[in-house]
Amino acid sequence: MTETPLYEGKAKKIFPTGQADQYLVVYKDDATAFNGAKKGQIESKGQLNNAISSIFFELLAKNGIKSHFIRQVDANSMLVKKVAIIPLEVVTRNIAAGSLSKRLGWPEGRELPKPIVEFYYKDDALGDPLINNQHIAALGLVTPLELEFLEREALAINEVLKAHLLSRNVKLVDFKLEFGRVGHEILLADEISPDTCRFWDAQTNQKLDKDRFRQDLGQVTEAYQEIFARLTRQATNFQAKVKVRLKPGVLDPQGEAILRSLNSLGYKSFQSIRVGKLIELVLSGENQAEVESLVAKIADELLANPNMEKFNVAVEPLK
Ligand code: ADP
Ligand code: AIR
Ligand code: ASP
Repeated sequence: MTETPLYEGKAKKIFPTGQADQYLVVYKDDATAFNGAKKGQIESKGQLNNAISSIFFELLAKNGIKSHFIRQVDANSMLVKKVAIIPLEVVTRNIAAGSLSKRLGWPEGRELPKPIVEFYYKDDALGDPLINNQHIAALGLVTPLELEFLEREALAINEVLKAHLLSRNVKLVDFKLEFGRVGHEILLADEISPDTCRFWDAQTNQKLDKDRFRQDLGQVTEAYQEIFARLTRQATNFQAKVKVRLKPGVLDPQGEAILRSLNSLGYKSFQSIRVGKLIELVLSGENQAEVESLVAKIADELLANPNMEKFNVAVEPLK
């Protein structure tokens, strides 16, 4: 690797490598917003965005989405396939926020009836304006078929990221993607991080992304760290046993029937029989206490009839 970058952008530097078709991308702590009008530093952002982007590119690869990502090299850098970036910012939205809220007058947080894909012309001098398919055709950026591909790919990526993040208690509000050409292929490129996505806590809607920097909300590094922590938290498999029993005093016709049969077969020593059920579940979770409370909740809601039955829950790591 030489020490002079081929390109230095607002958030990353691009270096050549020994391989003509590969770049080293180095993520910086520098942050800008509003087309560079606001500048600052977010401590540890470079390494957090590098790690978070690596996780997302790997997750997408497992789900059949091809990208420029080859591998993470060290804390701040990743090796990628060199592409010719298509100057389009492909933004996908699930929930109204940011410029969509402004444009449509929709309050931040309103769920969209279905995901919306938008295209912005990636041109700093113009301030990355929103453009439509006809502008894209006039500019000759992609063919109509390629545009359809970008839209489909963005929606597919949205589904993978949305589901994964939700399992980590994060709402994917919106995000920006960039794509590039290599040979006849179009690959997902650039980064997927709190710089380029809006992430909200699924319960509280707390912002866990660059909006904390844009809006001077404080705790910026902490928000990026929280996203990294949620993505890397190891889930373990647990076995839970739920025993459901009739409450004392509730009539048990099944138990009574067994008792009568036993008596008629000559087994006279049985005094009382009450029938319950044992439900065994295997599930993943972060720790025993969390799994116990989740299983107790679903036992109460679903497995037992709270009017007539009581239950107890036993959880242990799956062997
Ligand atoms: P900006 O250029 O908007 O300031 P960055 O600081 O993130 O943004 O710089 C990274 C630059 O590298 C971006 O312009 C991005 O389009 C480009 N890029 C991302 N991935 C690749 C790739 N695989 N090959 C070539 N260029 C890339
Ligand atoms: N984005 C757009 N240009 C640069 C970036 N990072 C991302 C924002 C947000 C989404 O695209 O981070 O996640 C939509 O941005 P906006 O400002 O159009 O609402
Ligand atoms: N457009 C990007 C953002 O607001 C970066 C910038 O405006 O400088 O996230």
